[in-house]
Amino acid sequence: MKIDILTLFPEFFTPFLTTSIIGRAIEAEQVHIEASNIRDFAYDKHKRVDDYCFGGGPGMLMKPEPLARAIDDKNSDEAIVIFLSPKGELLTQALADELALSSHLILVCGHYEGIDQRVIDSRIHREISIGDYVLTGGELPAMVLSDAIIRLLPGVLGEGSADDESLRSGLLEYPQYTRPRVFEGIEVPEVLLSGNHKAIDDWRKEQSILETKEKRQDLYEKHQNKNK
Ligand code: 4G4
Repeated sequence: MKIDILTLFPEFFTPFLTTSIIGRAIEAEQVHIEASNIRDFAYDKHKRVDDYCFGGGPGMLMKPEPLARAIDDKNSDEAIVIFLSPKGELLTQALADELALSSHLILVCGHYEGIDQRVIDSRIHREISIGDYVLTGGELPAMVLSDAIIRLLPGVLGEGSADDESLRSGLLEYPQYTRPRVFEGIEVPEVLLSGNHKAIDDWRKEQSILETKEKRQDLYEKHQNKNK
């Protein structure tokens, strides 16, 4: 998979692209990511990328020309052009699963008050939001979306880790424990030491349901309806 990120702050992505699992996935060529500066596509003397809003009001908008040229420079027949925006459809595990099947994504990071509507209409295929809150720019949402997708690509996580039932099944993860067996006087649940795989599976399923019922009423009700 190729991911192009269009941003006014490509250096924002350096720790993301060089650290831990994502850094390793790039190193192993399981994903190719390039963060490009939209300002490089501003052709006027001052390399201007923002301007006032027609109709007035506070704040600035990103000018259409540099952004359109940046998208056109990266575009391909297979590319899905995504704009990270508070107005987008909400990112879910199902959406990450779907996008992980693509060969080329172009992620557009907005700044100021957003981008000119004509670029959205002519070049953006999907608007995606990572949640109902406002951030100063689309860079963190682009990293969140990239991370959710890259961990699903073949070979990036250990065998089976990305197939985990949690959230994809509509339930939260069950509680997990590692060594030591006793920590601050608290024992690991007995069943996990039993070696009885059926009993462990049943316990985890039950715990997932209890956890979801307690913490996420919305997911719990959806799960109940699905299993009616
Ligand atoms: C587009 C329009 C995404 C992009 C306006 C982006 C939150 C999200 C931006 C803006 C973002 C999200 C500057 C308000 C950049 N904030 N929820 N900010 N703003 O995914």
